[in-house]
Amino acid sequence: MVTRFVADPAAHVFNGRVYVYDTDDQSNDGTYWNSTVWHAFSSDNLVDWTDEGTILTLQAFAYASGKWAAWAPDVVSKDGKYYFFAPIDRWQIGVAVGDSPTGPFTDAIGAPLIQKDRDVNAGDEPIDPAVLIDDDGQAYLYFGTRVPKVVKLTADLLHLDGPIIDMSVSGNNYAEAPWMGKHNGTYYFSYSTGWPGQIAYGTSASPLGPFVYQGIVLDYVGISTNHASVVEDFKGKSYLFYHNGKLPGGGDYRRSINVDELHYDANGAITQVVQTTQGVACVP
Ligand code: FUB
Repeated sequence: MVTRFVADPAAHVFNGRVYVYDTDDQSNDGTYWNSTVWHAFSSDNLVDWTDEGTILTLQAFAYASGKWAAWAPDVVSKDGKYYFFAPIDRWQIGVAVGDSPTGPFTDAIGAPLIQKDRDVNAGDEPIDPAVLIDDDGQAYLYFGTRVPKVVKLTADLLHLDGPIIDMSVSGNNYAEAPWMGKHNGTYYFSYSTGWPGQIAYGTSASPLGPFVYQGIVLDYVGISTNHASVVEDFKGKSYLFYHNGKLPGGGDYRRSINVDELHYDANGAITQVVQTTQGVACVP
């Protein structure tokens, strides 16, 4: 889709344009996911992409140890502001705020929103934040490795509003990369199943679950990680954004992103996505 090594796409439509927030594999050393910056691309037709460059760095968070890298982020919009949820150090999650989809973002609270040693039930590795703002305005933060976690956020999106809960997904094959979507009033929770992993999903009538395992959204992608996000509606169609190692020179630590259409059948089941190399045709 784009010719830069980026991974962990968190895709959203803001103001009619698709923004994809990524881990920047181009600036890691090629032996680990040790980039210290987050990158973004945007498009209004899913074919022509604008490289928005580095939009946030670990240095924006004074409490970051500097020992670990900038991994899978997420960004949501509320009341004209944009909130960047950033995994920091593999043991904390920060939040930065900006006035545009590409920032500039500044640390919003000067402290971690989630911290492993501070917050009860934050889990062993609070990474991979993903936020859903539901139709009633309630925001939920999903994150975690091996055990999917969810916590409600306050209306300003800057604080936890209740306990961190373990989410139940039947089949118990959650590994990482949570993503929450909503389709025809049903909540769709997708995630990676391992290292390597497939993208699987479950459904529920509640954003807190329990989720009933439904199947595979995306098969293995040929590298050690799998990470995907869903755009439910862009100009009338749904899309799955994911990463693989298919860009020349690609691999476990040099990932690149792609987008393919996502289809639901008449019963609301997701049809497993057929991976392409070229992505989707231009969306006018
Ligand atoms: O990019 C680093 C890590 O790889 C992410 O946090 C995981 O989801 C996996 O994709």
